[in-house]
Amino acid sequence: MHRRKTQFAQRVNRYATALERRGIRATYALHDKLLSNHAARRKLSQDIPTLDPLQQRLVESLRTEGYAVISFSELFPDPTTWQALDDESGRFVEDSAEGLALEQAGLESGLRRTGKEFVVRRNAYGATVRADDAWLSVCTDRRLLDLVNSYLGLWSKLEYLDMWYTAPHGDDAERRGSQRWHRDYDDRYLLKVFVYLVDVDEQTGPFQYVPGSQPGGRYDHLLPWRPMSESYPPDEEVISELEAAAKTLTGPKGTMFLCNTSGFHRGGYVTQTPRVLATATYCSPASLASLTERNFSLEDGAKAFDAPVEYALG
Ligand SMILES: O=C(O)CCC(=O)C(=O)O
Repeated sequence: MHRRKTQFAQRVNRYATALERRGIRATYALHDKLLSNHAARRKLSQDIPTLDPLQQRLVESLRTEGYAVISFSELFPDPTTWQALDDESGRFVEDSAEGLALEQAGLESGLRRTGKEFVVRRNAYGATVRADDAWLSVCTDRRLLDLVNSYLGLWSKLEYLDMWYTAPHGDDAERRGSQRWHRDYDDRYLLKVFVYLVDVDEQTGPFQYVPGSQPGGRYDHLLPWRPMSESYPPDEEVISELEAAAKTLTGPKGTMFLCNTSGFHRGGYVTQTPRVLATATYCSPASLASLTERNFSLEDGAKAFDAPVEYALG
């Protein structure tokens, strides 16, 4: 999950926080039912994308299971697309490794870690992204965006764009934050995309997901999603049930998966070699109006985009 607490939220007392939470939920419901999501659904229905069999298969899997796995090159067969992403990853890995070495020597590294201390983020919050950024180009490509919008049933917003480097912490560390089972409370209409930029096995902190825990799925009833709900299940019995049903997404470099993370998931418990991935979040406009905050802005002078892309970035 990515919502950053506002300065206001950090200052208020318990009573005010409960009030704020109620206000946020009301704003979300209003935008979902009447305002921005309504308009975004109409936009999709007026211009329904034609999906090829591969895109259809991914949407179908998202609807039934809440996630879908593919290799990056299946969806983006042009090798230059992968090359550009891999080159950016190489630069990010170099910077991260250098920064971590400085930290180990007790020096200031400038690494970005907002939210999860165990993850180094390329962008974190407040980043300016170049219009020709390789990961932005992938996430705004109509091949991906059309299937995302078809699954979500509306013109979505691209809310988060990043690369993560997670260094190993050994075998005995306690699971923290998103390494524990949780639902993201940011939105019901939520879709995250991940691309592994290194081989990921059991020791590299693979992402895990409970198929069917997405809205409308067979595990929807387990601690059901609601805006700003408590996202970590406290009950050991529930956790065992989740564990028994979970899928572990290991895979070689270039493995790509899409996932509705308002369903139960966890990952990033890295015990041996660093995990590097690219990640992006698409959400509904109602979420951006109430529950989430975009982590990037586009550099000035960005190229002209077509309408659904313009909307996703607006
Ligand atoms: O790092 C992971 O694999 C989990 C990520 C996560 O929980 C999230 O993006 O919501």
